Amino acid sequence: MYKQEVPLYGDLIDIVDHVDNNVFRARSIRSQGTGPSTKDTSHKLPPRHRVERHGAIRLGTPYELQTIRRLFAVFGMYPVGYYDLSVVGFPLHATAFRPVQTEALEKHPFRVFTTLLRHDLLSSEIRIFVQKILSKRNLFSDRLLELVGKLEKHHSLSSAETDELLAEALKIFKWHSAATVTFDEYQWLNAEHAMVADIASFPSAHINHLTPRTLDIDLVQKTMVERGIPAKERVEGPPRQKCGILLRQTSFKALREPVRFHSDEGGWVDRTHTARFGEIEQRGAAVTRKGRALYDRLLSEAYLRAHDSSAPFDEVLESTFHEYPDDWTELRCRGLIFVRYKPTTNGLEAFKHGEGKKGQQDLSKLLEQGFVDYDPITYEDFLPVSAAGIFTSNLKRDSRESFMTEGKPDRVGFEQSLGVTTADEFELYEKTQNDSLEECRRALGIDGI
Ligand code: OOG
Ligand code: NI
Repeated sequence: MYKQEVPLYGDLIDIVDHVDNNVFRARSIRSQGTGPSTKDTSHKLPPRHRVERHGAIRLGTPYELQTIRRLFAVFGMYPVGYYDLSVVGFPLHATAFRPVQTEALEKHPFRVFTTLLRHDLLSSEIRIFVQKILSKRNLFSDRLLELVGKLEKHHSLSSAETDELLAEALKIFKWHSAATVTFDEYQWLNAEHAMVADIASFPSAHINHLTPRTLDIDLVQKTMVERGIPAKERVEGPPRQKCGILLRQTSFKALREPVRFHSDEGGWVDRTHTARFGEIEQRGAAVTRKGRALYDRLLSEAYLRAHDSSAPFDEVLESTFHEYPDDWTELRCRGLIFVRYKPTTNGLEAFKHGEGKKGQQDLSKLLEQGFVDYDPITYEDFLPVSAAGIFTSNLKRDSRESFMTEGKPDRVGFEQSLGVTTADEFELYEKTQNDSLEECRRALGIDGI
């Protein structure tokens, strides 16, 4: 649907395919003959390759957020994390709906970044107007609510009902080129904040971007520029590293699209609206709270340094991040990333033949002996600052976040609107790491690690 609505997104997908095929081919050639080292899995395409992406929607009321929560839950997607967008002056806060179980993520890790308009941050006249128009909006058809209710109760639908569920659900995210307000009203909302106009002027919660994952984001960025696609100036997130962390992303700028607005005389006027874009991401390892703190510190240091320097921001960023380890062993040993441990064939052999002691074992010894190995856990979430950067650059404002403020987070208020609490992403990664240790313990038949 999005590809049909935004053909440039289809072009982006083609570039990602092209780049990933080349990267894959180059890696296969490189690994031939030498044989891959234990941690070098780069010759293999990630199993989630090509299906993986995230999208984003923006909602106007607690009712809409609660209902979306129910809908996403039947698809196995749950709210993870809280994102405060008021730090960049946006009257919004958000969560990411995504699978949380390892097996579910492996099957399909689709995520939807979902923002909610904060009525408490709007000026009073705008708030009254927005509440009036949003109270008349109905994103969800009766049939959709019926089917979601049925699923919640009975946990299954017939295949005809499933098709219907998908068709009804798609309507929520569809683009509408006819606004529900007059152009004057739109401009008034826009003057309060572009996000207010984008959320409150339309009858649907249109997808505002979709984001496939790529193996080489810098190459995609370069190709976009070469093909004349209006790409953003730079890739957001950490700089390119051998051992990538969190995520890096870039996009093509939002398109100016034709929209019809009600006119005061009762007819229509043709104007435009700018909101939808296409994005690409490259994902790295999930960092611990300690790893995140180091990332946050280096990023703000880079902003400060760039402010006083004439060097391009990417150069400043790269040199500032030299302090971030770029080696899996060091990242793990210093407790900066989460990893999934796995018993090796040697380990399983050794313990089976009674060579290994069955009591309590030391993790670093098991690793040293080659009885246990590990893979970094992929980061499944979003970056608050990066999210803000994506927002701002699409509004043609200064993408260096020079107008970042203290922010007014209201996690409790958000969770009240949502109807449930949001999961803590660090706890989820930690659980995956602990579960993997427990699996090693069981597989090796030892008392503890
Ligand atoms: C969401 C922006 C957040 C990302 O990739 O950081 C996001 C929005 O524009 O509504 O998707
Ligand atoms: Ni995004």
